[in-house]
Amino acid sequence: MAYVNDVILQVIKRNPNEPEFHQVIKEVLPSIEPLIEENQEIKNIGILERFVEPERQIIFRVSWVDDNGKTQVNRGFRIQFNSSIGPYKGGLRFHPTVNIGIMKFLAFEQILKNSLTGLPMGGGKGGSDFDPKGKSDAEVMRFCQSFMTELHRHIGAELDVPAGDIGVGAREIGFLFGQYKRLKNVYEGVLTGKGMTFGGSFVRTEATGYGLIYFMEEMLGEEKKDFAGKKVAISGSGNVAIYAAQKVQQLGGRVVAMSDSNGYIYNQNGIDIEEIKKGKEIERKRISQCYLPASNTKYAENCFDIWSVKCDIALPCATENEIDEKAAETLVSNGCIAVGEGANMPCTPEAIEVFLKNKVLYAPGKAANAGGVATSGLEMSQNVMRTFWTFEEVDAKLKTIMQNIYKKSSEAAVRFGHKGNLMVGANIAGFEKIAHAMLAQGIV
Ligand code: NDP
Ligand code: 2IT
Repeated sequence: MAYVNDVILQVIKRNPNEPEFHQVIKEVLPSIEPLIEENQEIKNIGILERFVEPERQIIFRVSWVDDNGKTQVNRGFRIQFNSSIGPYKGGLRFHPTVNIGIMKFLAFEQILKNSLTGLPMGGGKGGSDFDPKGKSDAEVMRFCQSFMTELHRHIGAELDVPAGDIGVGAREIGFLFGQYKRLKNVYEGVLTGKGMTFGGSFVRTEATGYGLIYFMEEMLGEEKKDFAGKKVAISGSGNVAIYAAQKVQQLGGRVVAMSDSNGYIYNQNGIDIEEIKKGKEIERKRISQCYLPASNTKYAENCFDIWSVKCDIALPCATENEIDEKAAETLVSNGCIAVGEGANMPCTPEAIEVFLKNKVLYAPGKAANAGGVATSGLEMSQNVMRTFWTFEEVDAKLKTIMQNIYKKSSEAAVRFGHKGNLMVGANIAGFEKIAHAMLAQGIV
């Protein structure tokens, strides 16, 4: 369709050197074409042109002093991409690879993901090229305080509510919240993923991993399959990976591989998840240091080779583009029946093609990993109501939300002639609500 192609070309021209942003635009826009054909208004009032341009982009200097007294300078970002259905909402990533293109791809994914949750949240993302790895708690605190000293002007409970992502967990959220409160002199739910003593929600820690498995249960269930007895390979060993692994085990599956950016561990008899959880969450160790070699688990360097481990189900939960065409082909030839994206955009377009062509069940990240932000939405509701829901209550709500996202995505795929293609279904179902809201609100 000429309109969609024109917008894609415009994005590439206007945002040079941002390959991840181009990648997400080239995936999403063609898949929502059928919806645009049905509703010419989208073209007439430039919905797509506005949809691909962030409402606001903030870039700032973050200066801080390390433990040796040396001044360090990092770059901070916040992309406020789309607020048509609610205040901007999305995580903060602290990782040396962070740049404007990665921030924009993540914020763009977040618009559609948040829409799919059914909760009133717009799309945003932020972060810094700061690397928390190897830093002392005091250094991380000083960095977070400096980062928030600028960011606090741009966020608020009714305006923009950040949370965690890679490199930002409970410790960082605590430091960021403390500095926001000090600067603004208000106690409000400006961040999610907060500690339980200061406005956090039960299940937020587990939510992305658990939600991914709830979504996968729906997808597998459609084919009368489940996790019982299945061998599952999970990349990463961070927040998403650990709780996906825990839920797989609860459902009778066997986690046969996990990784970090240095390498992966594998054992066809199953990995001791509690050992990994303790080593990673509490002791902040490398994965090579947190398994017991006596248990027959092996370690290998090169994290991307994890996909050569024989498995029935693959759950990429580390980072973008970690499964390429070759890795996808290896998974298929090893008999993998389903792939669920816990990470954002972990499969390259070529890898997705391989899965679809070989009838491997494929759960796209913006639908399958939406449980994290959905539970963030539930945390915001509890903060406003000044109440707490029990673990069981939040978990039940999360499960219902994931079931609804599956239903919405698979129904939209059927409605537009792509039965079984959840990528197309999720893009259409997510975009529909945004398009309606943008239409109703005029050209802004
Ligand atoms: P964490 O920081 O807790 O864990 C990240 C894990 O992925 C670590 O094991 C890390 O290894 C590994 N990793 C990170 N970058 C790379 C890389 N370039 N190559 C190889 N391995 C890498 O982050 P999360 O678990 O929170 O996030 C994981 C993914 O899930 C991301 O794509 C994130 O955007 C997505 N996500 C997160 C949500 C959340 O609520 N936290 C919600 C939805 C999606 P190492 O320690 O060696 O760096
Ligand atoms: O990618 C994601 O959805 C997240 N990092 C969670 C965002 C949030 O606001 O909870």
